[in-house]
Amino acid sequence: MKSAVTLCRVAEAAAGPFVFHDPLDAGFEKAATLGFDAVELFLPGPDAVEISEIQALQDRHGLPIAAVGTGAGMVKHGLSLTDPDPGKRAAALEFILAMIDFGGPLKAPAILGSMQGKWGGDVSRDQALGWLADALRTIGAASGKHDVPFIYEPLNRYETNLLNRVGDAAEWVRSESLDHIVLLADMFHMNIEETDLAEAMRAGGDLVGHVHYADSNRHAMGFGHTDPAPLVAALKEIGYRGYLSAEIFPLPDAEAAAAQTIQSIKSQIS
Ligand code: LER
Ligand code: MN
Repeated sequence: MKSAVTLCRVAEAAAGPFVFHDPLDAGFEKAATLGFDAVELFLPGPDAVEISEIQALQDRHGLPIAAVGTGAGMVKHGLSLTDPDPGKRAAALEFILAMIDFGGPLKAPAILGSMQGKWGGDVSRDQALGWLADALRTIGAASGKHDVPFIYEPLNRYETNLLNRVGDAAEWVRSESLDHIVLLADMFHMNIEETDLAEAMRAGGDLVGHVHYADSNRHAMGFGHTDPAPLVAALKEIGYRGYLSAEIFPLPDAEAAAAQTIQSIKSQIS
């Protein structure tokens, strides 16, 4: 397993659960100095930064991109794949496909979190999940062309009412036979939704493709009440070799949160 830390450049998400909000070069520098293996990027969109600029940063700091988030499609443009308006669903899909083409040359998978949306009103749960599955078929094929997976993230009940638990999401991905789709196990969401976090990791099994490494309160691991040991043991058991990526609040400050995270990850995976 490898460590990663989040770097956000989305103004609308300035108060969000991301460690660094610095300009890219400074953020990469801080991540490298602290000893992270990679950075996870939250950018305003696919055209916010040239791919060549990210490539240059990767090379200069020796840090690959663990993943690229798509949340700006929601926080900046209000787009979701399950919006009742077909035009908005199409725009959401277009935004995500463009983010896949941005991350692809960097070998960075894109993540679907808040852009999955919710069901309700005139949209039934079945209808919303049907739209989501259709979109993920197109998205999976586009990601496959770059030889990267696409990461679908079950969120807690306050953020979506579609799929909240890792095991349920895994069952759904399997039942829909979705190719190139893996799951993001976010320990913060899991702490709210799962009965047993380690068991949930096992239920995800080989579909677990990315991990947001957060304590119960979305602070750095060690600053809340989650015991990471059984979780990391379960990840080892299922053969997980991906990133433990800190998507957490920068508290008490970004450097302290990052330092606590890297210390926790090193002690868990050694
Ligand atoms: C994104 O990774 C996430 O965890 C969400 O809570 C943000 O919408
Ligand atoms: Mn997350």
